[in-house]
Amino acid sequence: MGEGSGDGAGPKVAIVMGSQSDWPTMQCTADVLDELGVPYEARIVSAHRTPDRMYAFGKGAADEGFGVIVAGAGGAAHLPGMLSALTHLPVLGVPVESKALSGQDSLLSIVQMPAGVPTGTLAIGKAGATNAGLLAAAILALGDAGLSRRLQDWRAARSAAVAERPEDA
Ligand code: RP5
Repeated sequence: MGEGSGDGAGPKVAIVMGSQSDWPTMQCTADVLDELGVPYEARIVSAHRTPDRMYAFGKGAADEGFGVIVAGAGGAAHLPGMLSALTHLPVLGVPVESKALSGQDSLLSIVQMPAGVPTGTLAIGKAGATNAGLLAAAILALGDAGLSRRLQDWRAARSAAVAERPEDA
């Protein structure tokens, strides 16, 4: 599972997910980071199936050179909140769309954190994963003028691509 582009000098984004089955969603985070030239690593870290791996990752993430963690999980989605408890790094949670409850369970598992243990919570599914990547880039851009410029250019290009009038179907 992937390593993103970038010059390798600044902090990386960690994209972690509870299962291989989350990757089609979390790949949207990787895609937008690729577009912005932000380095990242993607890993499977499950709060339930690999708790020791989760603990080690959360405790070591800052020392590994990560600056932001994007954590996606579905169903009983405890991974983002548990990582927030283990690291001072910003954690952005992506509720993966679940089969049984369409991601409502994932969303509610992530969003209602107790005061003092903040976890950013994005929209359910691929839109949330994309926006988590953009937010991660925006956080890192606070200390990286080049990335800030690329992010502004990316946003301007998206705006320029919107037609002023609809075309006939
Ligand atoms: C969660 O359970 C994962 O984040 C995933 O969204 C969900 C289902 O996992 P699999 O049964 O597909 O491995 O822990």
